[in-house]
Amino acid sequence: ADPTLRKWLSERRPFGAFWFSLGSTALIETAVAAGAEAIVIDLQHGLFERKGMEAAIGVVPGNIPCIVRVEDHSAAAIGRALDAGAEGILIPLIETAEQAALAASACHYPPAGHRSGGGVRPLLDFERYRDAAGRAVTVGVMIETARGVENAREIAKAGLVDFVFIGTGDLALSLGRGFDRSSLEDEACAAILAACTEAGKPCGSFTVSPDSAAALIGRGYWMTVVANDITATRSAFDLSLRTFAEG
Ligand code: 3PY
Ligand code: MG
Repeated sequence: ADPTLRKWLSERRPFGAFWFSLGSTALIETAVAAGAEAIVIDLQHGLFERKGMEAAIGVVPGNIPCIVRVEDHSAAAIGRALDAGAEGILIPLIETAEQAALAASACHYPPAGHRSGGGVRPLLDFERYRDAAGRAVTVGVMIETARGVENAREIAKAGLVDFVFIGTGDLALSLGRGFDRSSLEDEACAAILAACTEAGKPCGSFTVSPDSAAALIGRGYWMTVVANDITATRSAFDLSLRTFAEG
């Protein structure tokens, strides 16, 4: 059987991930118990350190895609997340096809790419792991700057790139609109989605509410985010206080 994320990719089955920034393994276990479809662990802005990331990946069952948003597009950052057991890699701030192809190549062992062999989990049974990783590892590059939008068609076509994911917050910042994600239907996002369609690759987009996530799926996006730990806990706290105050 295909690994779950690869299967969803080839079937273009859309999904909504839970996104984690707070660095808590217990919170990820809680989301899994709640029935999360897929987990994103954010190392770029999130609070996870290396051992914390290893522990967090360890609590995600094998049938639930575990995607790590790495710190940057370096082979070192990508290799650390893959060695910990990530199935999907999300690479931030990609602006050119060359960057995309090089970063995607760092996700695969030779001869397909230039990932370095090593790490604790891979070396427990390397031949088996290498074979499994070759079939499972799924690479998403994030377009989230004006320059990335200009190059979206070439980025989407880059070799070994499986999907594109829009960082709506940074994209809004880059376009001079503050950190306003509400411009999801604007030309920049439509251009990225069209570039993906032309390249035959699915497109994802970041959002922070289940309503807007569902709307994105309705507009043809493949991957989105139904909840993140910061906004979900914040709104639960706000609701508790309001309910208590209203008696
Ligand atoms: C963005 O919106 O810029 C992201 O990177 C998602 O967190
Ligand atoms: Mg971003």
